[in-house]
Amino acid sequence: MTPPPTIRKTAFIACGSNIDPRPNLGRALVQLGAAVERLRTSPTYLTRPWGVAAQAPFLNLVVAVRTAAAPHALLDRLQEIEHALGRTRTVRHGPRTIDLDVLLYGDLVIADERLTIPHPGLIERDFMLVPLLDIAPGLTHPADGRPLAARRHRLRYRQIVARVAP
Ligand code: PH2
Ligand code: MG
Ligand code: MG
Repeated sequence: MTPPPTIRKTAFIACGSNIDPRPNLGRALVQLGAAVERLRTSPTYLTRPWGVAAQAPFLNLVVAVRTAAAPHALLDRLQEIEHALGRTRTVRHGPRTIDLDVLLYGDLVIADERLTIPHPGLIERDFMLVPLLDIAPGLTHPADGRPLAARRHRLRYRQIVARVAP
C-alpha cells in the first residue's frame, strides 16, 4: 500500500521583535527553518510601535513557509519557538523578544478561540501587509477573493519608518 500523499500548504508568518530585535529575528528565522520549509523572507522594516506607543521601535518582516502541519499544529510550533527565544507574556501589545503570527494559511478562513486567520491586523497594519506583498504581490484575501494589494493604500496604521535590510 502506498501511503497517502502529504498535503503541504503555504502559510505566511509575520515576525516582530523590539527586544534585541536583530539577533532575535535571526534566531527566529533559523528555528523556523528547522520547523517548516522556508520559501521566502521579506525585507526587514523598522517600525514605530503600534498599540502601546511608549516602547522601543520594532523590526518586522514576513516569511512564506510550506508545511504539512495543520493550522493549530503550526501555531503550536510557533509558540514553542517564541518560548525558546524567551518570550514572556506580560503586557498586551508590549515589548517582546519575538512574536510569530500566522497571517494566512492556504486559503483557509478560521476564527476560533486560539486562531484567527487571516490575522485581523493584516488589512490594517502596514508592518504586516507591506512585507507580505513584497514576497507575494498577487495574493487575494481568502474571505472576499479580492487582491490584497488593493488594501495597500487604505491601511489604518502606518508604522513603517524605513526598510532596513533587503
Ligand atoms: N506587535 C505588537 C504590538 N505592537 N508594533 C509594531 N510596530 N510591530 C509589531 O510587530 C507589533 C507592534 C503585538 O503583537
Ligand atoms: Mg502580534
Ligand atoms: Mg502574536
